[in-house]
Amino acid sequence: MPKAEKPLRGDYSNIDSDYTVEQNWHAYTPAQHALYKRLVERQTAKLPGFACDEFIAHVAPLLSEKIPRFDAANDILRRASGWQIVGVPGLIPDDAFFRLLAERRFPVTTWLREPEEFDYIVEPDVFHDFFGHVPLLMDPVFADYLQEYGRGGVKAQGLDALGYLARLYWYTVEFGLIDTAQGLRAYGAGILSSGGELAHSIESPHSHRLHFELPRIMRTDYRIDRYQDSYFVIDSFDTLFKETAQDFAPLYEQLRTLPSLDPSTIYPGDRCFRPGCETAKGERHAA
Ligand code: HBI
Ligand code: FE
Repeated sequence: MPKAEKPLRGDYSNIDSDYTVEQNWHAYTPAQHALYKRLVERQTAKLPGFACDEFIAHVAPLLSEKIPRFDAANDILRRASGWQIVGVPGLIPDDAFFRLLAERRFPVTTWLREPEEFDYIVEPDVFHDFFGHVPLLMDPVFADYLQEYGRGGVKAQGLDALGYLARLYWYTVEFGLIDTAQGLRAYGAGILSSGGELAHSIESPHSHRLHFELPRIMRTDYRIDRYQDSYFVIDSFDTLFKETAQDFAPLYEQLRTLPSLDPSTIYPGDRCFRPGCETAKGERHAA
């Protein structure tokens, strides 16, 4: 999830040195559990035809009538992929965030949005983080990608290259699409936890869908407060893992000499997918 421009929500007064906090599950009210249940019911009804198969398969055992207990989810996660989720009060500094991912610990915000934020929220709350992110931590290949990403982030700190990695995270883990024989499907948590963006990301003619290309993604800006102008499409989680399990230092040097790209523009060489297209491959955009 993105950096918040305004003061952060959540209680940062009793964080551990790694920014983690207890979930304090008994503090949630019946009204909050009811709101969480409504969010889950609304979102699960929207998944077929838009969410990738891996997400649909892995979200099922994690679904609950109430706000999930992180310790119960950890029993399931540990067996599936060795990942654990840890409570955080909300957005945490990049270095703390990357370190947690590198340790196979995923930060899940402990607070829940207000009822009036039912349809849209900018900062990550427990519904975005748990419903949107946790299911794919059960997928062995994606789980390895995320840890690799965390390790890359720890290295990027020293290379002043966090912006490039933040864009990679944004256009994959948060807003990524995957190409399947049945057409384009969402795997990004920001899409999967959003009432309106799930269908938008696949079908809207007002957004672009471009084939995954690492330098192109790392140069492309993004907006945190609206639906995405561009989505990037991978062929498989294997490809995503292979593309990113490399040393990015030479690529960062090359990118530093190039200007950022505007997310609402299609550039020569971009490989585009038509909205909602059933074809399995994009067409290269004429120069
Ligand atoms: N903190 N809790 C939390 N969740 C995130 O998704 C998150 C974060 N801090 C930084 C961050 N994401 C992004 O800047 C990453 O791209 C690093
Ligand atoms: Fe997120």
